[in-house]
Amino acid sequence: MIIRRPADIASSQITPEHVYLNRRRFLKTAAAGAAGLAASPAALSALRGPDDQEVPARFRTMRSEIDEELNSYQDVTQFNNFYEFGTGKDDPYKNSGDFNPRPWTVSIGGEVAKPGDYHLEDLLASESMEDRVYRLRCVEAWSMVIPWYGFPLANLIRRVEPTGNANFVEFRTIVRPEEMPYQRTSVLNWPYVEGLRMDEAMHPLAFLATGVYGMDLPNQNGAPLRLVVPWKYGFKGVKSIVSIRFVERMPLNTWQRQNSMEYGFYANVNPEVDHPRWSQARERRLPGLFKNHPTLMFNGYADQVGQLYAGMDLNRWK
Ligand SMILES: Nc1nc2c(c(=O)[nH]1)N[C@H]1C(S)=C(S)[C@@H](COP(=O)(O)O)O[C@H]1N2
Ligand SMILES: [Mo]
Repeated sequence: MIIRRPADIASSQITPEHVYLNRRRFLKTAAAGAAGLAASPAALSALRGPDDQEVPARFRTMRSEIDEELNSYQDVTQFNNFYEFGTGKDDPYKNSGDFNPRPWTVSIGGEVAKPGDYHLEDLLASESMEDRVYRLRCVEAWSMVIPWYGFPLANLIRRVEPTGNANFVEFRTIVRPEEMPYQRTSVLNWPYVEGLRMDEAMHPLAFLATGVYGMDLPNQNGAPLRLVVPWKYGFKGVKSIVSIRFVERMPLNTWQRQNSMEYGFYANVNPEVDHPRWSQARERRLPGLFKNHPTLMFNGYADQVGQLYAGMDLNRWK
């Protein structure tokens, strides 16, 4: 694992989400000294990872610039949406044990100079992997704060050299009904499809995750490679990606295809534009029970991404 040190990086490149570069965190840790590193028993048990292993020690004292408490490893890995494994929130945790995410190949095609089938190891070999704490905000109005592990989507895009006709990127989840029991049903149209406009995809906050809490993604979170677009509703974060295509026209994403009255292409988190069946003004921050947490425009990333939508009517372009 390679973590870039502050000295390697110009301060202009540092986004608030680069938690490792967060000065406040280092100051806090330093000030707390040895006592600060001894997390309370409650905090430690909340952070137990798979097979009761502790998650890497750095997360015990990690505080990100967004200054909201991280959800526990359990929250992040036992409350999921992944319809390939069922529609209940604990179905992905319970039903994804037979899925085998290695070896893995991603097919990259469409409007690119360097199309091909890329082995995941090769895609990762040239990346500087990093931790990034981003809020995940589901359209169903719950949210979590998750330490993702991975690399910027823009790095991969530059590497395959899109042509001038590439206006959008389309992502697809693997189809493997033998291992994904709900792909034998028609609860959604398979494969799961998502897309981004090229400028969204190139934005430095858009992230390809290969892990959470510094460990490989569990199957239920989209192993071995999934998209994280922190300013958009969670459904844009397509999991277990096997295909990335650069296209001229706006892709038809799964949830828009499923119900275009309720879901659009952009899916930007917006407290002022309600879902037809519920308000988006407030959210339930797990593990809390109440919808008492004010939702932030663009999920709190308005300063960074607002410009992408200058002049667009966000009531229309949902
Ligand atoms: N292939 C696939 N990707 C998917 C989904 C899905 O059902 N299938 N659900 C989406 C939704 S609605 C959300 S909120 C996030 C949840 O990510 P998490 O389970 O890691 O929290 O994954 C998204 N990616
Ligand atoms: Mo979601």
